[in-house]
Amino acid sequence: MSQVLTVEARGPIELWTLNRPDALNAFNKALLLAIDAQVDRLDAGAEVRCVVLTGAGDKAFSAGADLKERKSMPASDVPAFVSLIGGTFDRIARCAVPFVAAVQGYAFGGGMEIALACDIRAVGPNAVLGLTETRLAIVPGAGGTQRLPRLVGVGRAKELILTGRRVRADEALNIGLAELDGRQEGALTAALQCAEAMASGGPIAVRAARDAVERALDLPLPDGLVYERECYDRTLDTEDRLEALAAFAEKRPPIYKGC
Ligand code: CO8
Repeated sequence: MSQVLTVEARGPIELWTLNRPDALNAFNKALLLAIDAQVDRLDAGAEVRCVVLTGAGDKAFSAGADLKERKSMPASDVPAFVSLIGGTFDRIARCAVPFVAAVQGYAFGGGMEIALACDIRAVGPNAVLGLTETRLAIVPGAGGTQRLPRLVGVGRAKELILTGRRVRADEALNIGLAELDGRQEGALTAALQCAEAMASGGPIAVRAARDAVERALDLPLPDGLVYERECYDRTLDTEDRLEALAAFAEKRPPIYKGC
């Protein structure tokens, strides 16, 4: 049986591919548990600087929760499944390592919600994204109602969620649902370029800066500025900070070790 999630190391970056192309990379339990296991590995300190998440095939990034598995699921198992999918996506959002989603083709329901849980989203020419859940008589239950308004604003999020309307790459870029334009070179190329740029920065600084930005939404500005200082201080005693200064003086690229 092929692996439902493939993981490929590309130097300091990992490429994770949702690998159920016959089901348009829909999330069944096995796929969610496979993602959890990989997040466990990263959180345990694996030396990875960025993960690019994509889907196998050109047709879909992911068509969301596996509706066939869901149909045969006893009602008593549904709450646990909803907790699993939401929990898995939330673990990506809180993972020690930043994630970039490379969205090609369809990203519907949970497929869009996992992209929302990533730090940055790239869209390819055929990307179509939608929180389609209300059309299936359910609520976007894997973070969509909370993360979409934070990206595109409350009014636009309500319009998209309450209608289930699908958005193509151009509009996703225009409304701030996607940040990286892969309409020419493809979502994966755009995502990998971004990941490489992130991986070439100071690893402790990249993580600390990400943490500081994440907190911006939860804290009043004065408290946020205090937290930013805490994040800055994490870089003070690092060898990488000294390496940056030495490399600048010696007119050469820095070699960061993440310490
Ligand atoms: N689950 C399982 N299998 C799927 C899914 C899915 N979500 N989507 C597509 N497939 C399968 C199809 O059944 C088909 O397989 P088969 O040939 O064996 O029948 C194969 O993938 C190809 O799909 P189609 O033939 O349908 O391809 P089309 O090009 O005609 O259509 C679409 C593609 C438009 C993507 C269409 O398949 C579709 O609408 N899929 C459903 C998309 C959707 O609404 N997803 C949201 C699901 S709900 C969700 O994600 C909620 C998550 C958060 C809440 C947590 C609670 C569960």
